[in-house]
Amino acid sequence: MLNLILFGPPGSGKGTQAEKLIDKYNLKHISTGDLLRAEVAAQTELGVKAKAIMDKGELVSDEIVIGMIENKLKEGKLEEGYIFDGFPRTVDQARALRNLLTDHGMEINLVVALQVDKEELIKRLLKRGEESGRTDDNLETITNRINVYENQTKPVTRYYGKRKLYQPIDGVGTIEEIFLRILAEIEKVEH
Ligand code: B4P
Repeated sequence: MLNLILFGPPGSGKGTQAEKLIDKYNLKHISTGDLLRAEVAAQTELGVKAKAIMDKGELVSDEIVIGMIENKLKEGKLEEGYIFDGFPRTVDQARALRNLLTDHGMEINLVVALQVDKEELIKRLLKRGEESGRTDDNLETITNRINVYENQTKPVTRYYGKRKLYQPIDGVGTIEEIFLRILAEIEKVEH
């Protein structure tokens, strides 16, 4: 069984690489960003609240995203493990994930942290904004998302560093090159 976290700043390629990894390893993809966008699209009460927060580039409350993860894990595991994409984004989320996985007799095997400089992140997200119309991919919101990452999410790197699970990976290059770098690290861990 392989349980993987894809970690990195907004625009670092988490969602992009997750798509390739789920095919290769038959993993269940859990993206809190996608789950939240589904709530927004369905115009649920949660979605309406979440949209306002996401459009500012802030983090949705730990309570909400942890609850979403809990529900996903309850669906049971038909696949050979999970990819957590964009979660955890705070140390409290990381602690909650550990407890939830323990309850299900599982643990994280590896945290893949994609390293991309700020200029490249902004370039990628502005391009996606033009192509997809995602309302949080505008310069003001992108800048805030990167600041929020630095202040609230980066401390999560120490949490996993202490547990020897944290693996930085150069996230600049072609999508295929980065995928191969990730595969090389996955092959090194027991799963
Ligand atoms: P997310 O949906 O997680 O969005 P993201 O961080 O921007 O990354 P994403 O995975 O979509 O993009 P990727 O890097 O693959 O979060 C959105 C919002 O939801 C957050 O701001 C927050 O408000 C909320 N949220 C989500 N999770 C939360 C949590 N746990 N707690 C609280 N709030 C939460 O790709 C970006 C672009 O780069 C794409 O266009 C892609 O094509 C391109 N790209 C990828 N790899 C490339 C490469 N190698 N070269 C060139 N371009 C590349």
